[in-house]
Amino acid sequence: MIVNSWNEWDPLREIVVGSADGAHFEPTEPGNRPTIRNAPVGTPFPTGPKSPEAIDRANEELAGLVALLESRGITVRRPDPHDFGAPVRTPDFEVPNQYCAVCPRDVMITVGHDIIEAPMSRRARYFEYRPYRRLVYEYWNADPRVTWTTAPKPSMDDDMYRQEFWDWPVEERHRRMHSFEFCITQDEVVFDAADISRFGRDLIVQESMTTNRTGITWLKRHLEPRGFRVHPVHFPLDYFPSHVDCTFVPLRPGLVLTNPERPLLERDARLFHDNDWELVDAPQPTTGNDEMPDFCQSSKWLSMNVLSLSPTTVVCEEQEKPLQDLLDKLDFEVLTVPFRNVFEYGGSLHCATWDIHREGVREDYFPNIAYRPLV
Ligand code: DAV
Repeated sequence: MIVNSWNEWDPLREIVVGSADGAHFEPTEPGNRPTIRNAPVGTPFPTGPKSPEAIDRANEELAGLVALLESRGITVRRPDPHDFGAPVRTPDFEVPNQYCAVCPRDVMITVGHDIIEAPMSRRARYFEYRPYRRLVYEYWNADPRVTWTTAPKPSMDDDMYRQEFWDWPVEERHRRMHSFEFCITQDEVVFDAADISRFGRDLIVQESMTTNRTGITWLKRHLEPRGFRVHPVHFPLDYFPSHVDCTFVPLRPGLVLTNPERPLLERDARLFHDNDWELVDAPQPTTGNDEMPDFCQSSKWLSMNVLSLSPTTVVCEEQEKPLQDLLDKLDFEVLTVPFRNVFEYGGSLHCATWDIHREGVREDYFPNIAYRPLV
């Protein structure tokens, strides 16, 4: 089987690595208020295409990752070109341009032999599945056991968003930290694939700025009849959650790399404690939030966005020495590549990839569990 991937750590055989070709600045829209780091409040965010130099710098580092993966015998596939400069207009919204294909993880997820295209949460990313369609057809045509699921597209009209979210002062965010209500409402199915993390029979899904409860309900109804269990997870101190892979990163059976500034809600942590999983805090990143690239909308915790090649081998960003040392102490073989020029496109090593094939089968890593299925 070509399409076979049940978790985040089994031995990797085939993967898609993103590309910065044609990348544009993300437009300001109800689900996204990009800002320039360290610029005076109100400084407008750039619009239009990224500079050819910025695209080349990112592509060079993506090519470095491709070379490393290929040197380990892993098959690497790339997205197709796409006109990200084209505006999008539907009956419900309009945006002047799209974004990029640097982070396939946000859009696409393999769950066993099922390829799922996420609905997405932002207008500029509505058509971001397109650069991957040729590959999906190829995999789907190659093997009748491969299934292909496109989650329902939400309207992304104004009512889908809670615009006040962007103006809440910190105290308000603190007061609301247990409501898990962000910039999207609960009326439609909304999720980005990167809010999901796969643990064999079990998947966790983070409620966030990019995934709502209705999206999690859709995932439950899709996956439970197929024998999976879907667990919503919450990190109350993350006031701007988006994508779980800088917050909670499983590395092998029994071990999760955790974010010391974003502890998992105690209620949700029970699943891991009751099943003898160890949660190990990542060290502080080598770069403070203020030193991240000017146009990067992600936090310094991109440091922990590592890519597992197997339960014993991890790829880590070249400058993140403290994390490399921790992984080394935990008995991993640690490979490194420079990747900081990719950060402004929204992610690091895990975000910029999409697993197609990891050896292995669906296993139950959580035998001690009280799970209430929806039906
Ligand atoms: O912690 O800033 C970034 C992940 C974006 N794909 C963070 C999440």
